[in-house]
Amino acid sequence: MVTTPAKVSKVEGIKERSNALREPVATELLQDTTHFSEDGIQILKFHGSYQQDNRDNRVKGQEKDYSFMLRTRNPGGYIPAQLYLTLDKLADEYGNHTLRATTRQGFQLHGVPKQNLKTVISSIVRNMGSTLGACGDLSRNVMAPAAPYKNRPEYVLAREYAERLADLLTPQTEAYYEIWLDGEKALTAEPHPDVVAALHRNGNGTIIHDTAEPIYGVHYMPRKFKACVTVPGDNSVDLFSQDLSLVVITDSQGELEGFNIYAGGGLARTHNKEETFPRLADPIGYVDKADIYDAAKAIVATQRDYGDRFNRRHARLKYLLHDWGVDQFREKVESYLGKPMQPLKPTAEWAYKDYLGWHEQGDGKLFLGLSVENGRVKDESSLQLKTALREIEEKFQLPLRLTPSQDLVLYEIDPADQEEIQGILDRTGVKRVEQLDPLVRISMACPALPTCGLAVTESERVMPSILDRVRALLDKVGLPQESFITRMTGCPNGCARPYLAELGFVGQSPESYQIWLGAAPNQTRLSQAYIDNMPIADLEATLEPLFVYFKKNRKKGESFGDFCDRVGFDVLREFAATYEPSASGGLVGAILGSGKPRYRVGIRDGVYDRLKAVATEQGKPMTDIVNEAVDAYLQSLR
Ligand code: SRM
Ligand code: SF4
Repeated sequence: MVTTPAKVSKVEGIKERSNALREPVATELLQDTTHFSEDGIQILKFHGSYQQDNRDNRVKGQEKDYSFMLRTRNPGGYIPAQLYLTLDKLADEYGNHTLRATTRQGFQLHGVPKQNLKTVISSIVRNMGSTLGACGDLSRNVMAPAAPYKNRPEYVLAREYAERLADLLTPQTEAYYEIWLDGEKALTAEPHPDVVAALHRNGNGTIIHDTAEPIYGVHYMPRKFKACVTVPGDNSVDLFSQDLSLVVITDSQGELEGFNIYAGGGLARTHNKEETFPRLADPIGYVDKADIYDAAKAIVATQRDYGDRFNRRHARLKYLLHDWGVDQFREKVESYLGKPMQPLKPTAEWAYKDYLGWHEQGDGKLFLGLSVENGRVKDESSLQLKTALREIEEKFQLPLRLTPSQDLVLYEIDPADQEEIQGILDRTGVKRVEQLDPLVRISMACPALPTCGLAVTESERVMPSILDRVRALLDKVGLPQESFITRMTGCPNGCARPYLAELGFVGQSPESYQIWLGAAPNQTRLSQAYIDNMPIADLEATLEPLFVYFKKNRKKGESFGDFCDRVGFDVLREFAATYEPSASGGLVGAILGSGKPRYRVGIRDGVYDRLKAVATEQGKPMTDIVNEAVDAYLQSLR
């Protein structure tokens, strides 16, 4: 019998007692309650669901408004048309009428009541999807570039190996099918024979015998484990933020030779706990293709056996790498692998990519990348993205790939259908790539309020207005065409990877954010905290001097992130301390078009969306419309 080591976190015991992820979920699911127990919540995560409550509806003394978030596991962001249409329907029937494309190429459904969980999960599985292992202490959704190129072998290989790595690291327990499908096994493709062989090949202690989980054992991983597969030069996947990143290396004919391996990236922090920090993955070594499964297993086994199981804040692989250093880590991995790794193969410079707009797929068909602001697929008065996608999918049955930047790519498009598809998008208000503000195009925000239990500030709901303000400020200081990667999260966990943004907002306390600056525009360098606690009302006063100094002192073509990193925070702070806003006024001038003082009044989400749409339609500043409307109302009271 396996026993929990003496000093471990509570979650380790919950996993051990769960009988390979069955209990207490199986029992509590049958109970007539709105929510699960603490142990149930922890095990439910492995099944791809989080218990949440609508934080807008919290009332002291009353039961919380419980519901469940479901997250799909779809390596490389692949969503077949049948699954998309199922998710679209489930969101309307059981969820909050939206779908949320995540930063790891999954979809989330929010707002599902407990009594509908089984219907929703079983519908997903019966329609070519899964939520197994989308959350919990195991390998999360394996990422890969979303570009569906058919004529570029390295992209085909990255997609294929993301799928295989996901299969290798997927939980083997039958619990998922027992609980959600009454034991019926899903009709999914069998894993590749090499994966099946690797699951049984012991290596030097990579496999744990006599448990339901040969790779994970009874206790699974000490913490979540994140992996991706990419191609040289394509950093659409933020490879330096992952626990394990594989880079396909091909010969001049496009034949697979092997993989460069990086490990130990991770972003989460906790405020005021210096011992927690974001960290970039280190290069570990190169292995030939024949060794890739054993190398992946060796890295997983190293973290499984040596990761911290006592302090969950110190349990990610990045801390093992930090504490041991790369050499000791590599040595341990090689001892599981049974042979030394080779030095990394040279690769092209990394670049950020998003694949938006129309492209040739390489086999005569087309693909189309669509921007989804903060990943939220929904219908509003001016933009009916959800309707548009449903109409396109019902008619053309296109497969889809979610991107790591919360966008999506439709592919296998017959050129003869291009016009009709574009027509549907135009009719429903979905912007063409050339109509997008580049700031919005490359920005991301996490869900935060009202669903995320860990949020201390707003994120997704305020990001559009924040970007409007940043854009207004850039216009004001004379940088109208400027754009840079802006990301926001409602807490320091970093779900939208703000520590790899050129301008990062990290929720610090209600209405206040840390400001992070200086990351590289291709996500190869982390940003640093510039301000610890900025009330959001001070956004313009804080950023204006930085933008002014940037405009005056940047090198030709230098990006905002590179600039902040080059000149350093001391210089920026010194300039900001003595900066006098120009005669046209600070933020207020920018927003009101005058030097008058600005007053801030909050408006509701839906109202803001409609206001923005009307302002765009009429070509009028939002402030003018608000002033006219409020003035008319006040007049009517006289
Ligand atoms: Fe995340 C927890 C949303 C990507 C670091 N994350 C959460 C939870 C489940 C809150 C909770 O534990 O109660 C959030 C659900 C909010 C909601 O209402 O939906 C949440 N994380 C997300 C998503 C949906 C954000 C998004 O804007 O898309 C992303 C889902 C990805 C997926 O499909 O699997 C998401 N989370 C990330 C990333 C980015 C990434 O993986 O590339 C990170 C930082 C990278 C990293 O892991 O180092 C991230 N999330 C966290 C953490 C901190 C982990 C740690 O190492 O301490 C937590 C909290 C935790 O695990 O205790 C967390
Ligand atoms: Fe929630 Fe924090 Fe993640 Fe945002 S970053 S979704 S607030 S855990």
